[in-house]
Amino acid sequence: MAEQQTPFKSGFVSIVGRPNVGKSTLLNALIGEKVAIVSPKPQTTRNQIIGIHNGPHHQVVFVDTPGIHQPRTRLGEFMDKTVRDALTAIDALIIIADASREDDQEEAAIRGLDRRGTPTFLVLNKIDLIQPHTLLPLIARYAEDGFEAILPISAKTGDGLPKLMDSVLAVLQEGPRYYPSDQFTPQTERQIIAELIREQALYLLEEELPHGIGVEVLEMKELRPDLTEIYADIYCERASHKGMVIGKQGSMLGKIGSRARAQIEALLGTQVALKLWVKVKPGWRNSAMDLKNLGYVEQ
Ligand SMILES: Nc1nc2c(ncn2[C@@H]2O[C@H](COP(=O)(O)OP(=O)(O)OP(=O)(O)O)[C@@H](O)[C@H]2O)c(=O)[nH]1
Ligand SMILES: [Mg+2]
Repeated sequence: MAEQQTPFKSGFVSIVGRPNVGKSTLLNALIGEKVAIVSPKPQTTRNQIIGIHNGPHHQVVFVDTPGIHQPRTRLGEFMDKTVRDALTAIDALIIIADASREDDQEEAAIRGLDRRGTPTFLVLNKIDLIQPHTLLPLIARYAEDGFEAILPISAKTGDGLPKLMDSVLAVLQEGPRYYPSDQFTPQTERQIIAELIREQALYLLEEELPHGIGVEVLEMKELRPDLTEIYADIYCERASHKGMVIGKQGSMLGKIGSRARAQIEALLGTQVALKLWVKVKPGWRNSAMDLKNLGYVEQ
């Protein structure tokens, strides 16, 4: 009987912050599943990624976003708009700062966000990398900014996450279940697979090159119940980049493929034959048509 009296709480909670602060790592840690790709390179996340936290009396829909930066391409503008959209029609907001690094633009980016009166938590991430006493001045700097709470966490070790989750639940209101209770993301298998391939490109390729990489899954065929064949194109912006993505005698493409395959096999629960093809698409980051084909369109 007690169960019927407990109100069901739900809400949308966006996660925003500068590039590389650990937004996607936090999303995955909160959901307990790999929903978003993560990499040491800034601007890993390009579109809104939803992760759903289901409990007997709640459903929290977390929305991961691209890092706040100055857009220089049409893709960058799409990413910027994704962040702004994630500030509307939400029930709570998590702003993340990286407590372990100096970022001149971080404070301005945090203060520049239009919070629209949404209950907002400031989360200071990566505390596993710092001496505890360095937190105090950081907390003091934001003390007057009207945050619901300022919470130190480590998305990597999980430190502080139960408290963050409790704090978010405390500000959510009674509401409906937006998604089925067994679903942890509305992303399609194809979207997740394209991201897992791009994630390996981000890890393995140098410097600026990964920013010009796009991945499109063209076809998925179930050859046998225990074997899936997947065809995907990797786009890059220049012929010289194509050579680097393929590598000497295909060594780089082989590495990207085998590392992505291991993750895709874990996702699908079958063996995977992954067929990757590298294509040059000059300036795709500024082409409305190419952006649409790669799924960088408004939902
Ligand atoms: N030591 C440590 N590293 C972390 C922590 N959280 C994230 N990282 C690392 O920080 C890097 C960036 O993490 P992401 O989760 O991709 O960051 P993001 O904010 O989503 O980045 P963008 O999508 O590029 O904006 C990765 O190398 C993570 O492993 C943390 O709590 N501690
Ligand atoms: Mg991210």
